[in-house]
Parts: sequence; C-alpha cells; structure tokens
Amino acid sequence: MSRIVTVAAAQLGPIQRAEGREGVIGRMLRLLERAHQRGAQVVVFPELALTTFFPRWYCEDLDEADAWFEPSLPSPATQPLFDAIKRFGVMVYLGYAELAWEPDEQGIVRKRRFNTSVVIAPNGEIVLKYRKVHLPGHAEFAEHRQVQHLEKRYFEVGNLGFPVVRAPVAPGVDANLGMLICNDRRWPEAWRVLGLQQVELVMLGYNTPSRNQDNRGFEAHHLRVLHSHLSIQAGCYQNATFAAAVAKAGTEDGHELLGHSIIVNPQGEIIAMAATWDDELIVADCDLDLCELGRNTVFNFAKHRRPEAYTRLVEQTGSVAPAVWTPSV
Ligand code: CDT
Repeated sequence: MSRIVTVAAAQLGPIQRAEGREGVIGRMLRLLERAHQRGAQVVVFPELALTTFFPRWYCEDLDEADAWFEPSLPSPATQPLFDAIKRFGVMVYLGYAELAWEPDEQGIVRKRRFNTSVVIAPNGEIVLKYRKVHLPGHAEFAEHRQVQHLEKRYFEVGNLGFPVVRAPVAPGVDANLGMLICNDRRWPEAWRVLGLQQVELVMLGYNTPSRNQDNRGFEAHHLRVLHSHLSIQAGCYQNATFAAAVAKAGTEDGHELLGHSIIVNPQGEIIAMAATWDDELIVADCDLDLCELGRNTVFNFAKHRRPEAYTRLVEQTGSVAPAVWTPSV
C-alpha cells in the first residue's frame, strides 16, 4: 500500500517594499485556491512570505523594522489566510518574521525577533514551529556592499532545534514533517538532524539573491542555482526524504532573487520545478513509502553511522589546519 500525499510548492514572485500585507495575502489566497483545485494536500510558501526580503534594508533602530514582523499568528492581516486554509482543508508551511515577547537565556522577558516558519493544520492550528538556525549575512551596515544582507541584525539564532512531528497530511496518511529555512539547506548537519528523526517531507522556503555579494570576484548565476539544487538534492538522498523547496523570486526594488523552486524525491531526483520567477504553483504526488528504501539500506543509520568518529562535528565550529606531513628525505 502506498502513502501518497499531493504536495504543492507555491512560489511567490517579487514583493516590493511598498507592497502591503493585503496585496501579498491576496496573491497567496489565489495560489492556495489553485493548489486546492489541483488536489494539493500540503502547500509550501517561501521564507518571509508576507513581506519584501527586508534584511536588505538597514534600520538603525530595530524597532523601526517592527512593521515587517508578526507579533501574533493569526493576526488581523493573516486571518484570511487561516480562513482559506480551513475552507480548502489544506496543510500550509508559512515563513514569516516573528516578533515574540519571551524570556531570553537569562530569564528576562524581552522583545525577540526570529526568522520563523510554521506548519498550519487544515483546522487552523499550529502543528509545528521552527526558527532559522543558520542566519547568513551581517549585523552592521556594510559599506562595501551594494545590497545589505542584515539577517544577523534583525534575527536571533533559532532556539527550537530542528523538530520533526508526525501529523495527518491526507486521508489515512500520516507523515513525518520537518522544516528548514533558506540558508539552512546548505548545511548537511541540519538535514541529518531531521533525518535522525525519520523525516519524510522537509518543507523549506528561501530568498536567495542571484548575486553573491560576499564574493568580490565573480560567481555565475547558474552556479547559484546549482548550489541550491545540489544542497537540496543531496539532503534528500542522504536522509531518504522528500523536500519541497520554495523561492521568493524575481526583482524586488531592483534586487534579483532566484527562482527554480523544486520538489525532490528521496532518490535526490527533481520531480517538479518552477519555470518562472513569478507567482507559480508546482505540484507533485509524493509516495512517502519511497523513503523506506534509503532508510533501510544505504542510509540505515542504526547499522552504519559511526558517531564516535564524528565528535568534531559538535565540538568544533570553525575549521582548523591539518597536521603537516613532510617527506623524510
Ligand atoms: N535568506 C537566505 O538565507 N539567503 C541566503 C543567502 C546567502 S548568500 C550566499 C541563502 O543561503 O540563500
């Protein structure tokens, strides 16, 4: 017996800085409706789906950035999305900027900001929350950059780990669900933590600039796409999971984000890919039983993993130079 879930990647085209929540939510509602018409049971939206990719804009006072954050979910602005989720009976991955009042590591309750995603059940309840761990970019205005990437300014490092939950996704089908956000997809450690919890569907959204500003040399556009796909395909194969990886794409206020959203199977094959850099839906039937092959053979973790040889992975952050060998004569 197969366990098929129909998954939609709901890619969003650009959101300009001046565009309000209402317009964006309207576009998302249209994608949700089309996803429902095409039989989708799970719909994945991008990272920070409700606004422009605001970490490109510098605010000296962090509170000035609050308009880009959601202090609650649902909020008056996002309520229509939750209503549509219930109406269409679909499960949704939503990336957004989260503003939370909660205790920090010292136990002091303060305003905290995270780059967050949630899985919303067809009844509107939050099934799972994830806060982005691998924040790229920088915290201070960088003079040498034409475009800022201020994720380290606006967000704290996620403090929820990489959770996986088993939840109903289709009639008679439960799935092990996990999440990543954008830059996380480049880190095999993140995928493996999900794999160790038998994840079957990784949902991830991204906002990836077409140009690598950290590389003062040249990195061809096609390599940016290759690196995105390579990371996702390897993550799926090595952890025997499906993934839906969804872009916010196109040109936002003159700054280009790549598209190329994909759905990938546990063999690492791309089974659907977006062709535009605009609002676009791609849909694939994912038989979750296909995760069994990798999980029980090459990547049978219980049989083949050697954690005693991996201590560096958790004890060391940066790389160190290796011991030097010199010829004896
Ligand atoms: N949003 C996000 O995480 N973007 C990063 C840009 C990194 S620049 C190499 C990404 O990994 O796509």
